[in-house]
Amino acid sequence: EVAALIDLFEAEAERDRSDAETPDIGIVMGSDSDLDTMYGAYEALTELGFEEVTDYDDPPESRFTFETFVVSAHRTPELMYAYGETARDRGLDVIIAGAGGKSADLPNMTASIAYPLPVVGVPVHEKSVSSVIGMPTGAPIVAVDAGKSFNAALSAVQMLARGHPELEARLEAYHDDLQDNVGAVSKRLHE
Ligand code: RP5
Repeated sequence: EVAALIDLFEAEAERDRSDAETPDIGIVMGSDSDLDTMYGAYEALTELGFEEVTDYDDPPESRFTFETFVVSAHRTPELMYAYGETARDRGLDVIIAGAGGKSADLPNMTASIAYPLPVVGVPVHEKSVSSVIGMPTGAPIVAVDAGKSFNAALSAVQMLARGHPELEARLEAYHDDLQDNVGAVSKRLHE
């Protein structure tokens, strides 16, 4: 299974495809036990109109897409390396990487391997924060607070949005909705 995924990443990196046909954002996580926490990223991206790529020969209709993989820094280091190394050639613009436990190394290692592609790290647990953000000078990572995968996805879309005005408009509409909701709650309190 791991070898098949490495073959897939390498084959996709070789393919000559337009930006519209390749996934824009990659979500990776260290274990399937991270899925519940990382689900927030899926929710945010789908709310902003992204669709998930599941069949690389038949990409979804939506212009903006993402992909999701479990990639363990410790159990499948070769897979982590292949994912990070082929990410740019496969057309990805940003990676969201989540890991938990005390050795949450997938985000920081992916950031180093995929550099200069930006990586938004998600510490799955409070105790994972320092291993996600503790990078040496010259090896950057962007990160959110523990468990905040929804915000990680918003940050990833912000990174894409300067080059895509329609994404900027979707982010603005999302923010307007948040403001309306806050306003509505305050109004109810004073009724
Ligand atoms: C980390 O270890 C994973 O990201 C996960 O949060 C944690 C525990 O993994 P499992 O033992 O549940 O697979 O690498």
